[in-house]
Amino acid sequence: MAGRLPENTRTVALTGHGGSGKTSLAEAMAFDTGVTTRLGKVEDGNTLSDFGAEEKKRQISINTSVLTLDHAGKRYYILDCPGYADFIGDLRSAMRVSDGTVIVVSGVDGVEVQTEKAWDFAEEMGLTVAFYINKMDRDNADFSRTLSDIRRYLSDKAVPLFLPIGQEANFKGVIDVLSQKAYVYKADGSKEFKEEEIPQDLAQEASDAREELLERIVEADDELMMRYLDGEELALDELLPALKKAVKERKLFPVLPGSSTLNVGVLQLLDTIASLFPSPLDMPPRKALKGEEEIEVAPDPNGPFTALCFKIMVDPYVGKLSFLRVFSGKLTSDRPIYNVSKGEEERISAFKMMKGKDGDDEKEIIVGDIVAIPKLHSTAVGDTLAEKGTDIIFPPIKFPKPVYSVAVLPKSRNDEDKLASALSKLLEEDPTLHFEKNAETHDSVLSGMGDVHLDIMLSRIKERYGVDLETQTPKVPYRETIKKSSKAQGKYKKQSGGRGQYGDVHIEFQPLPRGTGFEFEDRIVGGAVPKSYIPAVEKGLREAMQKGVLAGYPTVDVKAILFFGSYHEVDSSEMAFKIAASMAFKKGIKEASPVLLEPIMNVEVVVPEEYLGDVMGDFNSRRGKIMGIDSRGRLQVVKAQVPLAEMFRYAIILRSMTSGRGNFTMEFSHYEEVPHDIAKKIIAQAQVEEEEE
Ligand SMILES: Nc1nc2c(ncn2[C@@H]2O[C@H](COP(=O)(O)OP(=O)(O)OP(=O)(O)O)[C@@H](O)[C@H]2O)c(=O)[nH]1
Ligand SMILES: [Mg+2]
Repeated sequence: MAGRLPENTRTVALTGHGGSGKTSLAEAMAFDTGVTTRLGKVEDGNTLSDFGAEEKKRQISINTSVLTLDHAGKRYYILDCPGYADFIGDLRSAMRVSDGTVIVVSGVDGVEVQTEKAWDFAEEMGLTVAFYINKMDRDNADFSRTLSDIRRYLSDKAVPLFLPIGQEANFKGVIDVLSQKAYVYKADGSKEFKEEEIPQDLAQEASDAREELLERIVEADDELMMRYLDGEELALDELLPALKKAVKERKLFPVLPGSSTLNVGVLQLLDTIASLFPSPLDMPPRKALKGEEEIEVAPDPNGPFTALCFKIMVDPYVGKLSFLRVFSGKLTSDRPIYNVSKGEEERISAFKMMKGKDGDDEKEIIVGDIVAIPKLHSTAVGDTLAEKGTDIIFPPIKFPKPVYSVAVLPKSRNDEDKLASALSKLLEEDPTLHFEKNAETHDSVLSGMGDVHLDIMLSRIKERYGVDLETQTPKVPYRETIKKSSKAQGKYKKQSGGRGQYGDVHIEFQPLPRGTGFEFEDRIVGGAVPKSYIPAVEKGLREAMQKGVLAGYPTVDVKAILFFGSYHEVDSSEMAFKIAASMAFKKGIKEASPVLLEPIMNVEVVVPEEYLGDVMGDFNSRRGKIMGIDSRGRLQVVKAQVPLAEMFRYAIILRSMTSGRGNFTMEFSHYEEVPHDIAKKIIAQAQVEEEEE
């Protein structure tokens, strides 16, 4: 479309619980606007937005897909977000670049966990919201029950703009509450419908709903309110701007019924988005940094070109696609583009307006647009792109921290290099995926948002990059320390024929406070150990500490004082003193009440009240200490300290314990002594492993 006007753009995220019907809705929207000529089905694996192999296999959305639709003079960017909790990173980034969201709620299941999540994010980001009550054709679908659910759990400002005509098998169409018109569909997947009189049995309900809607609209406009109270009949063209204002100011959240798979009510939803959702020009200026200075970037089509990268997709055939949202200005594809966050120039090969997997090329992009650019090399998720010379950076997208980890090992040793390059690509694509080589345990640890997330990453590594990985529970980076002081002599002497070896040290070992590490003190007087050998003594100790005396874990929080020793004019050497020091270490530490230390994590769990007891009881069984409980709105926040060893499967356990309603974060706090009986097992295990080696 040449010369598109940004006031005609609507950028909308479809959000909601897994399986509520977002992808089916996006498909119906694409069909109704002529982008596709066949209404695909999630079950048949032929929808526009669930095009990935894993998506087809699992029949869930894993990635946000963008559908660019042109309809009745409007340009819609529909961002079909995944609903499954493991892919919440994609949900956040899509909402960050949308101007409004349609929260899809199943008319059968009502408000669910991820419905609440989408609502919370929309509140946090101040987005316009409409609720689409889907699956109205299914057994047990109930519009008014779902509406009360929404009002009770999310917002009492949810107001129907449309009512269903019939429900379950009798669901046939929708009633426009404001204009009091009925639209009766063929309900066969086609978009055919007829305008009809409101059925007799729904007339009262429809007029009550209109009354309620009018009251809510005039609340947003004092002048209309006066006239309404005076009993004046208000015209539609007066009500619409007031309604639009109320929706924009989040004083009213429109509710619409529908069935995505039967394609009922979808056109009304598109029209509602067109008439009530903000255009990019209606959006408030966005906060940004210009150098050190905080500024605001207005959504001005004539301002400087700025855009945010919110997603990267790597397709084995097409290669890398970077998805941008334009926040101000415009740009033609023959101009250079500049990655301000990285300070690097990028080359534009094409602007692709996506329709699922593929897209159509356009020459110009303008404020409000969602565009994919192939083969940008340095651009990562969260980077700001602009025209060269515009030194503006938008705040990065906030992603949740990973909660679930596995240790990975290539089944074939030769795949180490391939794995490294596969990981670097995957990490670029998915900011909720983390990888770390643990320096203490030597584990390669892959972390993400849950077991399904990591499963999908592992199969991607296998299918895309041909690396087969074995997984294990990550090892705990235990450490060792001492509880009392000791003194020990280490004497290394070999004097039989030729040049001998001689080193002799007396060392005192003292415990240090937690987290201090290692200290070495030289208290030699009178040259009992010559100055030149003292660094060798320290080095010998540091090396010996790497493999503790109990179970081979690093020894920490120990002070070693070298206070006496002896040497031999000819036979002493640095090597001999190093060995003597390590002998003193082994003897001395064993006599200083050595103990095992384990990492303790600060864990914060957020759950609805009804799960509080279960969560606390579970922490008891994990050797956890409850540090405090606060309430946050309708939720309870439990703070606890729990050993890392007890936390590896917690993401999965918490999810099943709370039917997915609980969330947690975890970070390292400190090291603490392992209880005696558990330490005994760890030490025995280490001895077995030592012997096997
Ligand atoms: N009967 C009926 N089934 C529906 C409707 N909408 C979706 N479904 C079915 O519900 C299932 C889930 O639909 P999706 O469109 O994949 O739901 P989603 O919200 O995209 O799911 P995720 O992306 O995994 O969060 C599929 O089997 C759909 O065919 C509807 O209006 N009526
Ligand atoms: Mg989906």
